[in-house]
Amino acid sequence: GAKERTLVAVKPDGVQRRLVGQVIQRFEQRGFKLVGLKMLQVSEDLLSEHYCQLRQKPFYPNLVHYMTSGPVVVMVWEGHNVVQTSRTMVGHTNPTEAQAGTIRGDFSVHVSRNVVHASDSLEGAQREIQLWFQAKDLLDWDCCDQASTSE
Ligand code: YYY
Ligand code: MG
Repeated sequence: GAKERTLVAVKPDGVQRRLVGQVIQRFEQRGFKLVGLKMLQVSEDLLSEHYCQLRQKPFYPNLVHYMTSGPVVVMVWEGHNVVQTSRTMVGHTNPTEAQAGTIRGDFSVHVSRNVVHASDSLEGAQREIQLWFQAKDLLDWDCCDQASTSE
């Protein structure tokens, strides 16, 4: 529905490479609404919850090291079909496979430094949004195009 929400994060390599603005711009330009945004240094505890399905993977220790190597910028975007569309905009997990025009396809070359995260399903999005944000920090706001001119 129109109120569908997903979690997108600019990972430490994306922050360090000054790509935060370009990532936000793509989501704004596409037509999604920003309802939450913050910068933080991720703890290993938060990360192990976030990536709970990956804890047994051989790459997990490197993933923890990468994701805690500097601050991330995490945001919640809202709009029609935003979960699936965000995954398309982000591109394949492995940048080698990611198409040009996707964020990973345009800005990265290796799976260990793939710039962005986006939730992979509606259920995943709900779980991740609750994990990263308090409900009070997600804002419901209206667009000036729809506002009455009499106020
Ligand atoms: O959702 P997505 O980020 O596209 O991929 P996941 O399979 O959830 O893996 C999360 C994260 O782990 C991925 O973005 C990079 C890293 N990773 C890795 O370093 N090496 C792999 N072979 C697979 C994933
Ligand atoms: Mg994933």
